[in-house]
Amino acid sequence: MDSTEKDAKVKQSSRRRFLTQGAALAGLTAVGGIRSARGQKSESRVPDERSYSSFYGVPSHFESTVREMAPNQYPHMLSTLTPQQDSVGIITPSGLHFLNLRNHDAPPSIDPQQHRLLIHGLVDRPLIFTLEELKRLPSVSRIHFIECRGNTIWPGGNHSGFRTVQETHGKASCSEWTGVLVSTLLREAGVQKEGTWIIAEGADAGHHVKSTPMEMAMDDFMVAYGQNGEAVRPEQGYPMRMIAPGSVGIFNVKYLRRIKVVDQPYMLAAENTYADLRPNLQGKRLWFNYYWQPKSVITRPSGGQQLPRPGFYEITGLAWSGGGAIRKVEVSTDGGQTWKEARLQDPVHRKAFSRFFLDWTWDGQEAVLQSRCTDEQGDVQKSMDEFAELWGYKPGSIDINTNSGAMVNVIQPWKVDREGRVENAFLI
Ligand SMILES: Nc1nc2c(c(=O)[nH]1)N[C@H]1C(S)=C(S)[C@@H](COP(=O)(O)O)O[C@H]1N2
Ligand SMILES: [Mo]
Repeated sequence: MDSTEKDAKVKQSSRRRFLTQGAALAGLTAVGGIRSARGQKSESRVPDERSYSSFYGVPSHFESTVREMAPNQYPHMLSTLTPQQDSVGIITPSGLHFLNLRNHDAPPSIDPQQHRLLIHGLVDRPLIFTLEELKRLPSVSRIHFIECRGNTIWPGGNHSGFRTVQETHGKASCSEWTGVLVSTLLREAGVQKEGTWIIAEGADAGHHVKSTPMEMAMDDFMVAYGQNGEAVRPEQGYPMRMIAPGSVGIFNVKYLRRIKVVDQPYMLAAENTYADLRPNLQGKRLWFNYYWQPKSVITRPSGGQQLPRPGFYEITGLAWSGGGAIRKVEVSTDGGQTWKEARLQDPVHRKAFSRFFLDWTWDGQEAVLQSRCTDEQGDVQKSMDEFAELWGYKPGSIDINTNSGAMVNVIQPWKVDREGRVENAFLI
């Protein structure tokens, strides 16, 4: 027997010994009283089925990242914020997707057996679907962000409560949505010549509605019943919702129960609160905002975090645009004097979060970190001053309040001080 053979023999016999011992142990536990009906399972390894809670898993109890209430909470609204500072990759876990509910204090509980989706108005064949019927139609799965119009707004010039990236950018999230394209549904119903708009309506107590141009709806809107591989969460519109890729949050009507094809926008009362008043509109309101402009933010390091010591850090963040795919993200570590092109996570999805990275060595001196993105249309994210100029605000002013400013996509600076503390540079 040469040494390899011997080795193999030893391994074999020790394996056999292990197996026999294993069997003996299993026998012992059986005598000791196994409670599980499945027999040969030791309690220490497989918990009792009646008490084991992880048949649907939750994160490790060492993890503490959660949604937070929004600092700009309005009396009639419920909003919670996504903890962007802890995000990795581009998908927001369903349990951390931000929530915006108007006119209601809790997400409604809707029985999918009772729920119906009605498609009517200027159509040849009005249709009505149960969830099960909708699931029989050809489906798509696509990664898209949803962002509330109120994301990154300092209400009434009150800046307190906007320290962290969760507070400044937490009203945006990104999921993989599964459902049926609105174009599929409307072709099935047969839109009449005069049908140029749709009104989408939700089944929640607030009866959220949104008038939407037909071209937008026919382009890539979908009625989604799936979110990140499972049913849409109650907070996000269970059992079905509109997904309006790249557009303002309000187009994404949750608990969707009706699509009415009409010949004009209805300007319904519920839509009015979203008409923007901006300084250079001279008292007139902007009723319709459609798509988000390019926007990005560094999520790490970001406001409220602490760099333990000088040295290497990977700067990372998220970029997105209603204009399509993100083409380029640049990062500055010197307050915007010089910019370096960041690396983008591959593949880049249209109207979805894109993750970017830049290697950085912190020398222990003060630094201001910020990111700027460009989308496939060539549109570039604006600085606060450029944004102010565009909409007629006082230069240098950040008093973008809820009545005047909307769809803020300004470059967000984070200041690192000599102690490694990171703060929202707009607040200093
Ligand atoms: N039915 C219904 N749909 C709704 C709303 C609502 O209050 N009710 N809020 C809208 C707003 S203002 C936003 S920003 C998005 C938020 O979607 P989310 O709560 O899934 O993040 O849903 C939109 N759709
Ligand atoms: Mo919103």
